[in-house]
Order: sequence, then C-alpha cells, then structure tokens
Amino acid sequence: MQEYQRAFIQLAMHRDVLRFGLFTLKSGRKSPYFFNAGLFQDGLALSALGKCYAETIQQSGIDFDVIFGPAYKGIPIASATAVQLHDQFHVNKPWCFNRKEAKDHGEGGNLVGASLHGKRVLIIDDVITAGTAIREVLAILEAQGATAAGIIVALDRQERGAQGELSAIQEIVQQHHIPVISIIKLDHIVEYLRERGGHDELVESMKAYRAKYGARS
Ligand code: OMP
Repeated sequence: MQEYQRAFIQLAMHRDVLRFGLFTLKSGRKSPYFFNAGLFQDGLALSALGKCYAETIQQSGIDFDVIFGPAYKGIPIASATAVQLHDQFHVNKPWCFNRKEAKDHGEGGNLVGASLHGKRVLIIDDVITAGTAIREVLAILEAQGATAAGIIVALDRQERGAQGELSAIQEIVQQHHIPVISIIKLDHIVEYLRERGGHDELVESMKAYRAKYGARS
C-alpha cells in the first residue's frame, strides 16, 4: 500500500465516509463496511478528495477529452477533480454530468456541461460493487456517440460482478477494453486495519465477506 492510499483511508475514516457495521448494499448483499462518499461534505474534504482523484488520473496516463460525473455522487467528485487537475497539474478539462430525470423546459435534456458527442470520456465515480451503476453510465456515453476512455473510482470493493468469478471491474475491463482504476481497494482497507491492530474481529468479518462475495484476484 502506498502512502497516499493510507492517507486516503485515514481521511475516509476520520470523516465517517468509511464505516464499519452491517449495511445492506444496492445489490442486496449485507456488508460489514460501507463507503459513503457523500460525507466528504465540506470544502476541505472535497478539496483533498479532488486532489486524490487528480493525482490518480495523472499517474494513470489515460488520454481523454471530457470528465463525466454520474448523478448524484459522481457530480461533486468530478467537479472537485476538474478543479484540482487544473490547480495542481495545469490540466484544464471540460466536464459534464447527467440529471437522473430529463428536463423538458429551459435548456432541456438530461446532460449538463460540456458536450460528450464524439469525445473520449473519463468517468469519475465513487464506488464499484457489482458494476450496475457504471454500466448505466456506459449506456449514456454510447447514446451520446462518445467513447469511454477510462473509469476512476475511489473504492474497488473487489466483489464478483453479475457474471461469475471475475470482479465487476475485471468484467468491465474485459468487455469494454478500458482501464478502470481505483484509489483504494478492499484489500487496502483490510491491510490498514491489520497494521493498526486491535481490529481482529472486524478483519475476520471483512475476510468472511470477501470469501462470500469477493472476486478471485
Ligand atoms: P454497483 O452499481 O453495484 O457497482 O454499486 C455501486 C453503487 O453502490 C455506488 O455508486 C453507491 O451508490 C452504492 N454503494 C456505496 O456508495 N458504497 C458502498 O460501500 C457500497 C455501495 C453499494 O450499494 O454497493
């Protein structure tokens, strides 16, 4: 685990973004941990979050034209990332987000911001579990005549996708031939808890969850 990943987990725990307990996920799976990116809820936290994404993008070397933040939680993350890409790295990229419901007055449509048409789009989102949310985004891009250049998320939960042994991320990489990069993975959280010590029971429940729903890798 790299230092920025450790710092990211610390920030997430400090802000209660990363919590432990019993949570029911969108997929119906019952999880001993949950990552709620909506709790990066002030300027300082959002700025730190945007920096982590911007650094991850720079390190990835992905070539893209536009940043896309899916509604809802991807929206502030994409905007914070666009700001930090500019401020930290002098990379000025257009960005865009979707509404969940189409508007039939004013500017109309369900996309706000830069046009996606014909563009290579970098998708910025919070978490990938079974991959449902990301597949919806890929369909939006296709409808706009755009191509996905890559996907950046904060957390890869390393869970099996809909089709079997592969993780949701591995499935997306195989099917769409695009890079999917996360700031942290479930394995990093487990490693962090082990390093800190005193969390034996929690580590065991995380491992049991991984054994039940985790991908092979
Ligand atoms: P999938 O669509 O199954 O990949 O789940 C991803 C979505 O689940 C995220 O965009 C969140 O809305 C939500 N989620 C979290 O925010 N944090 C978690 O730790 C787990 C989930 C989840 O429900 O799987």
